[in-house]
Amino acid sequence: MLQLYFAPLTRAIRIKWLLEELGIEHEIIPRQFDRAAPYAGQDTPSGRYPVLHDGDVVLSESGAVVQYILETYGNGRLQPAIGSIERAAYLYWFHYSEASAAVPINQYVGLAVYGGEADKYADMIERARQNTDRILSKVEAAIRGRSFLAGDALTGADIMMGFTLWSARMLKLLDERHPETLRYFNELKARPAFAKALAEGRS
Ligand SMILES: N[C@@H](CCC(=O)N[C@@H](CS)C(=O)NCC(=O)O)C(=O)O
Repeated sequence: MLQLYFAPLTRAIRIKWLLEELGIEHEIIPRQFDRAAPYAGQDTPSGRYPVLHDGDVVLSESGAVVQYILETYGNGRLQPAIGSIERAAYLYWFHYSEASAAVPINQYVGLAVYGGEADKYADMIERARQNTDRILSKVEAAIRGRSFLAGDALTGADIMMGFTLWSARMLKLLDERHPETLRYFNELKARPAFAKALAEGRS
């Protein structure tokens, strides 16, 4: 059975959400995020979250794990077909979530939440906030009048971006200034599979 190293509030949420959407049986290996651990020093095979175990496969990087699960167990679900018109938007947003959108959010977390010297880095924190704003404006334009980022149904790209927006919302970086993004995020959050992933390990 698939096993997922899971700590609440981490990118492991993406994987739990995906497994729930697909109805794939899995075992959670519960962990708590250790704020004091050194870089990549979490109690998992890679030192980070998420990590998936599937037989001889041990895989980290949430995007790689999402893609692996979809390719291995998805039977074509939650991704537009290769060669379809929606595929380009799917690839774009799937990778944008970590390669672009997460960058200023990670900077903000590192400086304003974990840094411990927020006053000293006020300029950099403000720049991270402004850059996150630019990212959210891009999402706002893409999602206006739509329910999903690629095509008319949920895909892995929404799951990748959904977590990114969740972290922005948690940090109060996403608010009513981006009403369509907020609407989209709230619709995603109302999905039972996402709600279950967010609640995992928190009771
Ligand atoms: N790009 C990686 C980021 C992984 C990552 O930074 N995970 C965080 C939790 S959300 C973590 O484990 N941080 C501990 C560390 O990097 O030392 C992914 O998408 O999986």
